[in-house]
Amino acid sequence: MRALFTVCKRLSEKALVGPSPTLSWVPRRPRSVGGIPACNPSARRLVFSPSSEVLEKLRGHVEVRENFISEEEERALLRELEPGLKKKRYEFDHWDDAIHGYRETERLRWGPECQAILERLRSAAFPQGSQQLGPVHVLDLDQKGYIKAHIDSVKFCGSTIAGVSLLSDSVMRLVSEDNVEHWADLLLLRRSLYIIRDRARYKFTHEVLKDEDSFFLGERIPRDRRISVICRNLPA
Ligand SMILES: O=C(O)CCC(=O)C(=O)O
Repeated sequence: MRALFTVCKRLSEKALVGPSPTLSWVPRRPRSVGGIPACNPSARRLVFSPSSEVLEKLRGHVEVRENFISEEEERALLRELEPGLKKKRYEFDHWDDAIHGYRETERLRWGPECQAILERLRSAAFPQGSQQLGPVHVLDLDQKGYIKAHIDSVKFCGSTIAGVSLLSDSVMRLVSEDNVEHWADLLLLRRSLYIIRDRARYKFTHEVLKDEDSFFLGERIPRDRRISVICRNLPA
């Protein structure tokens, strides 16, 4: 069977030569995009780009919500997921090398606690009544695993991808398809929710950085084993 992940993505060659993880400057007047209240200067910044033009393009198309689930909810998801995941081996040498060091599954039926979390996720991410992919995609990245720059296939996935991160913080990078110098980083803290939709989903590649490249605003973000629980809507 072809890997679920592989079916759903288009690898970007252009973005593979993307920006250096080292940030040399910070905008003088930092702008915020979804998930960072502009009126609360003490809120941790979760989306960064050195370009105000990129931030403007991504406004409303990218959201990161810290602490979207509680520690207890994270444990509930892991209790359901771990037994199935543990039966699989991490794959390190996938034929098209789009994703490295991972195992995955999809799940349609969940216990009541997890079902409630997923309903909350879906109502945060998708417009009411929008048609969604039933099975939830679960991606388990080994500590050494990473996801290369890609755009999810328009054949299988609609306008929105939303995921909760379990077990580890990580950095997701978005790179414009038109200009590799136009990029933004999202700080995906453990238990946070990210939503990438519309322009961010179609016009930017996304990737999850490997541990040694994992920096946000110059700060090291150690990457451990990370599980993401990802919901998508269907193409219109
Ligand atoms: O692990 C993640 O949160 C990102 C997964 C991803 O890139 C995808 O499913 O297209």
